[in-house]
Amino acid sequence: MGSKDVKLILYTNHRCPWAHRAHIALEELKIPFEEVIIDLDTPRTPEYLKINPRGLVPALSYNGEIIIESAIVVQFLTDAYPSHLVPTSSEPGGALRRARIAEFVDAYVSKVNSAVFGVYRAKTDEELASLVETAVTGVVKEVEPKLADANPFFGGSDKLTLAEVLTGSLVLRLKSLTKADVLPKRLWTAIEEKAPNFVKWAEAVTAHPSVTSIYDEKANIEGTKARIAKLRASA
Ligand SMILES: N[C@@H](CCC(=O)N[C@@H](CS)C(=O)NCC(=O)O)C(=O)O
Repeated sequence: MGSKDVKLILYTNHRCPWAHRAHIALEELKIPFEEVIIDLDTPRTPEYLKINPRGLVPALSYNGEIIIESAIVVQFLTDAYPSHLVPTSSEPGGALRRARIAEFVDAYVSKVNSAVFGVYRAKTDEELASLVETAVTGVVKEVEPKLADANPFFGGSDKLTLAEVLTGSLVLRLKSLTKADVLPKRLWTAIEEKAPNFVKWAEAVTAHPSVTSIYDEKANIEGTKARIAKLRASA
């Protein structure tokens, strides 16, 4: 596993936060790969549906073996190429560290990110306010305590970890889209007031070159504005 003569192809689209997870892993692991950009604005081709019958990005080809779902793609890469990102489960303390990382990612994705992404679809001001409140509460109650020892990364690490590989693309969008007021600015200011560990960690994550490398902020802001307008028009 993980040898240099393996051929990796990543089917991706740079505006997708889930595909972005795979890019962060590949950057950090310094693995050469071929990139195939999938157009998400048109129906998927029959060729791509053979690769991923769900029609979603990302998908990874590892010597022709197809792996789908961003969390599974990233887990596979970190297992195939052992690194500083996460210990193996047989290393001393490895199983516990893996469990702590999985809990952190679960907390961020299920308690914060789901509310943040829900904001795009909010139909009323009340619904929007309630989603903002849910996201802020999720950060304060679920995520902030898990970052008490971040240095600057998860669990006292001075290097990026699997925790940041799986959340960095989401935190980057949270920061960049609240700054641009595409997501409500008060979402970020409330977090700033209440969650200092999170803010410090988020600064380090969103400044890291492996996290920022494929992110086109301007295109993402414009694309998200257009997506929100479309969602609201069809509501
Ligand atoms: N759970 C999937 C989600 C992937 C996903 O939603 N990808 C979106 C782009 S961000 C996609 O391919 N959408 C295509 C479509 O819905 O037509 C994962 O984590 O890989």
